[in-house]
Amino acid sequence: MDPIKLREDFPILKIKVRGKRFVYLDSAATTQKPVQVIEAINNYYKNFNSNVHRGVYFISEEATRLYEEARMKVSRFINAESPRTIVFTRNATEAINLVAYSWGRKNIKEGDEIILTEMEHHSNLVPWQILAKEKNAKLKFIPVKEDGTLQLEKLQELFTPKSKILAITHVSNVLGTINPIKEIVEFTHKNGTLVLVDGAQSVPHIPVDVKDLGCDFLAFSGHKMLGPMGIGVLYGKEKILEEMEPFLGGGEMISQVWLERATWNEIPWKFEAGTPNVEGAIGLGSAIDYLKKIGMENIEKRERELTAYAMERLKEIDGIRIYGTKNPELKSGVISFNLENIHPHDVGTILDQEGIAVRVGSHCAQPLMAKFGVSSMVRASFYIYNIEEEIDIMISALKKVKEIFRGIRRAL
Ligand code: 7TS
Repeated sequence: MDPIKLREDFPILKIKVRGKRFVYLDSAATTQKPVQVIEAINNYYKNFNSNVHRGVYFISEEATRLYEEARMKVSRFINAESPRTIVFTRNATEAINLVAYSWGRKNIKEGDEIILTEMEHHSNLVPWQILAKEKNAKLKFIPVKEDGTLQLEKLQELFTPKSKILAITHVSNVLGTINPIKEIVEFTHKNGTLVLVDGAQSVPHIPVDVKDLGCDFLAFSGHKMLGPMGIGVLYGKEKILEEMEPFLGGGEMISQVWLERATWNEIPWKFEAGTPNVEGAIGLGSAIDYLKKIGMENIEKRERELTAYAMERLKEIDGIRIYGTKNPELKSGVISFNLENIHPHDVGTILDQEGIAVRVGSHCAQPLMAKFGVSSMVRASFYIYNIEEEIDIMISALKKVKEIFRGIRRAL
């Protein structure tokens, strides 16, 4: 893997921002797209644009073939049992909502427990809050420790026969913590509880094998793994998906319709009402081809190198507080921090003046912010196209932030 050569595939990395070289360190929010993905979408619109699953003519058959081929690519990428277990959604958020709505409405009863963790993105928290409110069910949380890992010793006392589902992130979008999902699934299944894994921050960065993990559901987004926006994935075990009621009603998801009632299509189409995001699926398929060519093990290794390098260099910034573990072996390429007595939005704004894009705010994890006693953090996140030189640029800019604020304080 040659990061310098690979960067050539990403046109946006060549732009200038405020006259400066553009440094993109916000891939946990969304990743940039290589020309291969952009071309795949272009090719679809230039040569095959048509609706799927209904045309008897050539380009519609081709569009259908490309759409279903993308499903097959996703299925192989996460080592699913079959493409029938892959439902295309808009994003990870919609995939989680689909489960909370379709599985949850049927299976969660008054007094049942939904187990979550304190490190969930709002996407894997709010849908369960809505369900719990509707059903009078209880939400319980695996606590987060100061080092950013989960307090797994608590599992034994948290789970009861009323615990129906555990919804847990694989990798924290704030702390970068990689949770030991396989062990957690083993424990949870012994209790008869299902597991939904939020893979939004894991599937793009580390090898994810649903058979090995044993999870019942996995949700992730295409746009965080070089694919386009508006396409996401819900993986679900075949038997569970078969037993679930539909999410949305309309065309595509039906088998037969009478005036008063209807029967449902087979999975996965039962969950894909209306015209799907064909360009999105094709773009995601192309992104998977790209990632597979590099190899997920190589991607994980490269991100670990970058994280280790950044951690080392961040030691030069005094007064920095890094949240969660600092050990690059235990986390993905996400580093959240604050500078003493400087608001994260000021840090973000000054970094932007230097052409650097980082995320500042609550990172859609307000309860986790509260846990660490802050309302926002600065976050730098890396992907395959980042290089050490960009981390150097961020370090110089952080030193500049400190200089500016030292000057302001002196003036006061
Ligand atoms: N789960 C996790 C762990 C995430 O990090 C995100 C998005 C989502 C779910 C939702 O993904 P979506 O594609 O459905 O929106 N995380 C972030 C982030 O960290 N900054 O911007 C979006």
